[in-house]
Order: sequence, then structure tokens, then C-alpha cells
Amino acid sequence: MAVFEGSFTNVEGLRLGIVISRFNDLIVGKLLDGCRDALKRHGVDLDAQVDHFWVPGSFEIPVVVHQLAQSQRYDALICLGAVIRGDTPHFDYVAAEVAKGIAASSFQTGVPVVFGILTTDNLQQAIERAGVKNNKGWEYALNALEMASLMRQVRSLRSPYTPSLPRVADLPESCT
Ligand code: INI
Repeated sequence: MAVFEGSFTNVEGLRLGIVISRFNDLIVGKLLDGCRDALKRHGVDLDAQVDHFWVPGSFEIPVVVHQLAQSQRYDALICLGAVIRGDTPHFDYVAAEVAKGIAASSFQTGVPVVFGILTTDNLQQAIERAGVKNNKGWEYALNALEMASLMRQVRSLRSPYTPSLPRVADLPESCT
């Protein structure tokens, strides 16, 4: 029996992208701080290995992350945002679209995309998850490192008897 699991410290040569929503900046800024802190403490050189992409709100994250995932330039991508219910039905549309979009990008490209979007009923809950009780940004960074490492191993698992299939990202658009 073979067991495969990702490592948090095998970071050499990794390339990471973080897509960050400016909406609810008070919360998302804290998630970003936690995320960068965790990456740094696990040996990632932030200047050399991490690119940052800013978008206006969480709704805009999927279009950017999809292009980045398709580029196959990154070993993992992290999406950071905060969707707070408040009194507006906007919450349901934004939360549903961003979750669907991120999952689709990851699935279609084979690139791990971390769903680092807080979805909370109110500001208090968001504050608690963005540094007051704990900082989910830290967790999102670890998820990215673990998945990047695991996917490297999974991609290398090709049977010598099975011809390798092209990746979806390499197919012409007419086939996808
Ligand atoms: N964007 C968020 O990231 N979080 C929210 O809570 C939010 N709410 O509730 O409105 C939000 N709206 C903006 C949205 O993401 C888009 O930027 C906007 O609709 C323009 O497309």
C-alpha cells in the first residue's frame, strides 16, 4: 500500500499566486497578513515566489484565478475574500458564484485553488476568524502548501503502460 500526503516544508521552487478582494478590506487585509506570515515561516520567499493580484470584490475572483490556473505558471493559488451576509441578498449571489467559479477552475485545470473566502452572517464572526480568535489566512496558506506538494506527487504517478493523456489546459478550446 502506498500512502501519499503533502508536505508543508517542501517549498523549494514553488510558485504561488494570491488573488485578493478589496471589498471588506479590514477583514481581508488581516487574512492576507496571516497567509503571508504562514508562507514565510514555512520557508517561502515572498518576493521571489509569490505574486499578488488585487480585485474589487469576491465576485471578480473567479475570472482572474481561472486565467492564472490555465497559465500553469503556479503550483497553487489562494483566493482571499470576505462575504458578509448583513441585510442584503447580494451575499447569496456573490458567495455562490465565487464558490462555484473557484471549484470549476481548480477542477478543470488540475491546479489547487484554495477557497479562502470567509462567508459569515455578520462582521463580528468575520473579525473572529481574521485574527481575533484565530486567523484563517494561516490555514489557507498551509492548505496551499500541502496541496501543491501532494499534486506534484499525484502528477508524477503515471503508469509506464498507460499512454499519458493531455491535460485539459493543453487542449484546444474547441475540445473543452
Ligand atoms: N463583495 C465581497 O467580497 N463581499 C461582500 O460581502 C460583498 N457584498 O455583500 O456585497 C461583495 N460585493 C461586491 C461584489 O463582489 C462585486 O465586486 C460587485 O458586485 C461588482 O461586480
